[in-house]
Amino acid sequence: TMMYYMMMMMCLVTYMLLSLMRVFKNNPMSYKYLLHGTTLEVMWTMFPAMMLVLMAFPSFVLLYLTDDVVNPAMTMKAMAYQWYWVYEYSDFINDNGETIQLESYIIPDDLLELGQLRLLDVDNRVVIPVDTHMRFIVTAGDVIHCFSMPSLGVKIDAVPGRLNQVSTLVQREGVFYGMCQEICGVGHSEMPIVMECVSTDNFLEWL
Ligand SMILES: [Cu+2]
Repeated sequence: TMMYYMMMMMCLVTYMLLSLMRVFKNNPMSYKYLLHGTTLEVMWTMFPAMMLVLMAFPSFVLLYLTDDVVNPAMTMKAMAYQWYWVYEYSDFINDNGETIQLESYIIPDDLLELGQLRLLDVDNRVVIPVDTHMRFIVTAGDVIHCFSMPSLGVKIDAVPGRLNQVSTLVQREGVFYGMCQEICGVGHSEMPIVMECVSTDNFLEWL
């Protein structure tokens, strides 16, 4: 049947082409403005082009504005390893004068408790305050990973020897899940991110 339709189409197109050729061959005075209109062509090329340029510039401005990290209130450093995350609160020190940091491992299948999410829950959740302009500094200790929190609109590569920064403002409390999004070895699926957003008071208490 496919061949049948194709033959139909070919016959139709060939017929149209031949009849056009016949008409114009026998016509000593073809009407040239019917076939080609330079003004019209220039107009319908330039108009969309101008529209695209006009749309492009504001969106570039917006794009690069979202990359800017403007005066964050707090910094959290996320370091990726094979296959776990280390979170460091660079702005706070503990009683021994060291920066506060915690390691976050996945809960393996055989240790899961009822209600916990397989391949998604971790032993230590990273806690951040709500309604605070956060800066995440993201890096890795071995291979390239990726810090990805879909519900925060954050996804940035964790590259060894490089500090990538991204800013976000979490506007509601809750638990947010993320994952490593850069294939990093056999444990790639076993290094989820669980982020708990709490009120500032609770956050300071947790620290
Ligand atoms: Cu990874």
